[in-house]
Amino acid sequence: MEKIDMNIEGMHCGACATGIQMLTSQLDGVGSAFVDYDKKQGTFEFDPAKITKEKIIEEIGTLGFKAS
Ligand SMILES: [Cu+2]
Repeated sequence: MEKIDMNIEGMHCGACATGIQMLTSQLDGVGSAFVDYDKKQGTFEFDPAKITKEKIIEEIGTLGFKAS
């Protein structure tokens, strides 16, 4: 498992953070996801053999948020 921290732009409340957390934690290859609304950051643990950082960013993008 690889662990990454990302900055996430566009969240306007705690529910946004929860939504991102729910979506990403369901992705195949993602072990855990934690999104902190106050810090505008997310921490993701994922298996690089199954999913890439770029794919996680893309999925977060489908919800209307910009991760980097
Ligand atoms: Cu919100």
